[in-house]
Amino acid sequence: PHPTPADPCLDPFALAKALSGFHFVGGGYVPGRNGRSFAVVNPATGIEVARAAEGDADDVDVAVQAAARAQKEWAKVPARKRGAMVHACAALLKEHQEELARLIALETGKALRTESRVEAGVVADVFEFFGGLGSELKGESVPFAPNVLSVTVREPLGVVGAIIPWNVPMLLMALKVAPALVAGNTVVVKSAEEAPLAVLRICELMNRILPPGCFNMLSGFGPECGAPLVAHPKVRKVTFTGSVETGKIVARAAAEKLIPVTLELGGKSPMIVFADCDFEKTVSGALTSMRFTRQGQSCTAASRIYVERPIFDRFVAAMKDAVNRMVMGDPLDEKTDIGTIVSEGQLEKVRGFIEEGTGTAGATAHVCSAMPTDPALKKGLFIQPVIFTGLGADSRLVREEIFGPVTVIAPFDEPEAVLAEANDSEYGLAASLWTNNLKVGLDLAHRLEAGLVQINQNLVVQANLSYGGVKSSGLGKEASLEAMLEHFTHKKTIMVNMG
Ligand code: TXE
Repeated sequence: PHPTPADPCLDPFALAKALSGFHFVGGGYVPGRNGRSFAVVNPATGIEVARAAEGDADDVDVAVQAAARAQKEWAKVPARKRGAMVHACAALLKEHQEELARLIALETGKALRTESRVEAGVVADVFEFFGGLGSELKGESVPFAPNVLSVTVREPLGVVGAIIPWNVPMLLMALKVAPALVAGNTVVVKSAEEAPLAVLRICELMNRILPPGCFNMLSGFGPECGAPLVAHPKVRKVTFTGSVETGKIVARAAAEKLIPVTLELGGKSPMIVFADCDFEKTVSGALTSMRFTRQGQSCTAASRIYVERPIFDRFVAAMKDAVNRMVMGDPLDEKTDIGTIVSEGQLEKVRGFIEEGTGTAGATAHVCSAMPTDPALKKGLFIQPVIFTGLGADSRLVREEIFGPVTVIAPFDEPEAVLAEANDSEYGLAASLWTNNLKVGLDLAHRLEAGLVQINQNLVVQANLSYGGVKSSGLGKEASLEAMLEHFTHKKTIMVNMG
């Protein structure tokens, strides 16, 4: 059944209800086989807006079998045609951008104007970019012997299992699904338990263009639904975004089957600000990169900001001022800059860090912005952004990923010292440098241990630029042609002896 009350449907509450209880398997919405479901809650009010089907190993098996059947036919479709179909999905996603933005705002609490609409737009871009790459799935002719023709060809891996988190579910799904499909694989996605709806809606849109079974999605919990997906014998590749801890579990399970795995894990991204920077631009860059508008729930969030001592006080004051001007409120309200935290569990985690920081001797917690006053939001998972100063390098707030609206600002005197501090981390996802001295900037950019270093800007995912971390931040890359070729195909060598 087509579960949308209207198309596009701009009432996210009606759409959430209509999507209740379904997975998407074999080209249509199907109820969970065990009949169990769990609540999807609007984090701005605490009110249940939908039920999500609670997938288990049975559902996984049905979905993977459907994907495996579809893959045999999909791989025969010429690569450029596959690309053209993925490209056509982009146009449909653009038509539904507002619908998807409202739905994702409802389930994640991300403000519609500052975050959700942006995510819904970028998703279409990702499909558009990868859709254009069909003809790049080509091999080489390799000299071997005079009468032997030896060539390489790129072949799909088979069924891809994709496990996604809740912070930017549509974008992270797109970065996995679009290249996997263009490369001739089919996909089973396991959505995040906190945000299953918008990605579920996308399935039906894509299914209007793609053959049934190419793209399947299950909702459910990690151990009950994610783990059997990784373990399923017909899943030949796993791509995962989430925590370091779960990433290691997924990698171990993939290793048991000797299948490739791509991991996009957390971060503790340093931002290094020199006194000669363009001050206003840098403050605005810090706001963007800290992602206060997403309550800091971003893996690349600039959660450690090192500022050269002469401008330290001025920088902290400017940051406080800017965050204080941000409006916290109903994510669906156009006036809102900052929405809610995604779930109670995440809120508790963030509060724990804030309490620890506040109780640390010598530290100052600068609490910014104001809690919403609307009584309808009194049960909402709102939290005021906090800027900490005076914390030492060994504080847990400086070392661990908080994934909340909390950043730590510390002064520095010497480039070498700040480089050592920035690199003294388990993580290595992103970093940024703010200076007009490009000699210093480029030197440090080369020596920072991170997958992505930006100088004087902080824009993150671009579909055509390789993205991914080093150290505990991940394994392998997403986005870019290279990621599609390396992570979603294998290179077969074919030799013909014509002697
Ligand atoms: O992550 P999990 P959670 C970080 C962030 C956050 C913390 C915990 O610091 O506070 O992780 O978030 C599925 N086998 N990031 O608990 O557990 C799970 O159902 C297979 C950073 O949400 O990693 C969900 O779909 N799958 C990150 C997905 O894994 C399993 C974004 C992510 O959940 C599984 C999110 C299992 N055994 C959180 N257990 C980033 N890199 O941006 C769970 N899952």
